[in-house]
Amino acid sequence: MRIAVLGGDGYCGWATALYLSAKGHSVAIVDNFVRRQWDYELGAQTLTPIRPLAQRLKVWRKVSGNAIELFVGDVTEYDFLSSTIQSFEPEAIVHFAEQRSAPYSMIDRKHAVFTQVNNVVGTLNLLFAMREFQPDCHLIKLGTMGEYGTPNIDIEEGYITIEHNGRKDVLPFPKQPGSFYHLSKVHDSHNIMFTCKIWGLRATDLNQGVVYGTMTDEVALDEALINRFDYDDVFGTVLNRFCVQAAIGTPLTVYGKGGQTRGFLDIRDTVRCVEIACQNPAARGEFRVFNQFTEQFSVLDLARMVETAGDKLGLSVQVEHLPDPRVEAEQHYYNAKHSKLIELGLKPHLLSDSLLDSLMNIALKYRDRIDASMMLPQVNWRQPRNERRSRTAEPTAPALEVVAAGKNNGGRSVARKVTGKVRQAASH
Ligand code: NAD
Ligand code: USQ
Repeated sequence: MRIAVLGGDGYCGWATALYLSAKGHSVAIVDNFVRRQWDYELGAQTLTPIRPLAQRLKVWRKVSGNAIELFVGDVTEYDFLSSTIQSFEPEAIVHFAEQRSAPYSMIDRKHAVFTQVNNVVGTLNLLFAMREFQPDCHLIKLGTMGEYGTPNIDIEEGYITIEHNGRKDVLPFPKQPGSFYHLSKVHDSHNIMFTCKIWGLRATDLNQGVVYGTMTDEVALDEALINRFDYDDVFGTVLNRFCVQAAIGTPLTVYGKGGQTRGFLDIRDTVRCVEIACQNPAARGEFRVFNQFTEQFSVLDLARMVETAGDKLGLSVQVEHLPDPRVEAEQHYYNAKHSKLIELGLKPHLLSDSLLDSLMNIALKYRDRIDASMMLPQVNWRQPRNERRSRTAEPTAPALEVVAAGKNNGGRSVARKVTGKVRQAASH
């Protein structure tokens, strides 16, 4: 299958592109490298030393024999995106190319506007490009469990049957997102659902939980293929952060009471879920929603698990409760359904002691790269303006010019020059 992975230089996207390529699909990555710029903006870096994408792709070709095509540009630029779709002619598009950090979207007005423009406009462009040039293509869009918030009822997979004043209907599950980022995902879902209805597009919204881990079979083949592992206060997610904190002996930063409960999954399951969605496309006109996580934990559950795993490695792990910088329920009911991907064949990798050990061993291996000043949260949801590195200069980024050359899996010769402008983060 010809599969375009938008955001293929990022955390989920890189692992997915390699996995799909290893399975024999013809894969193209579309990315503008803006994620790497956000690290520069925040003064942060991934725990793991990731290589430039061109180098990663060269090594992948060497170890696997498979070429992955590369299109460098910004999905919010319609000419770039539509010409990419016309040129690659994907049968499935996996869309990861968004600003995905809730704290980043809450820094100030500029970052909120940037997040929503980047995400909503990128997805809208994609819908128009699909309608115009590839209407039968299956869109696999990364949404988030955070679209639902934490209602005091069970969370269904996308839709709920409601009886009201004697009448009954199946309606989208109510959305109560908790950040401008999570709101952008809700806006995307509405736009996708609408275009499935009016144009007959086919789409699967993967409402993914928090992803942890960094190793997949393909990434493990060569150190130059290593994936990113974010631990800073803006892009680092909770379990990855706790493992890094344990490795350097700083207290685990539990926000508030720690009763915040979320769905979680191993990155090895992320890639498999995407494959399952590709293999089982939505019907024309169908907007399908899968809840993509395998287990639910509270923040305090995770802290206790890291504490226990740390003890075994001889680390002294402290747990600290900080005032919650976010506006969120610190103790609440949470029961989200997640059976559709299992029914289609997902065999989850559950969070076990051994995985936590290996996560902590990665943190220990790269301990010299850890910046301890990245642990305390600096973005407060209650403030409309936070000083989280928001005063950095904002030069206009130069246009990038990249030549992608090689042969893809199907033997089709690819020698393509792709240009695209990389927009500066938060330049709106
Ligand atoms: P990431 O930031 O590591 O990767 C996103 C990639 O998209 C980056 O390489 C970035 O350069 C690219 N990108 C962003 N905007 C772009 C644009 N306008 N044009 C071209 N490329 C652009 O993020 P991730 O953790 O891999 O997340 C991927 C997707 O999965 C996101 O949509 C996110 O909301 C969703 N998701 C992630 C998690 C998680 O725990 N990481 C959980 C649930 C959902
Ligand atoms: N938390 C802590 N301490 C920390 C970091 C986080 O207690 O040091 C808490 C947060 O307050 C929150 C929970 O842990 O209650 C999860 O936070 P997170 O930063 O791990 O994840 P979140 O902001 O929810 O976002 C991540 C991804 C996002 C994705 C989302 C899935 O960055 O792209 O959409 O997970 S979900 O949570 O299901 O919405």
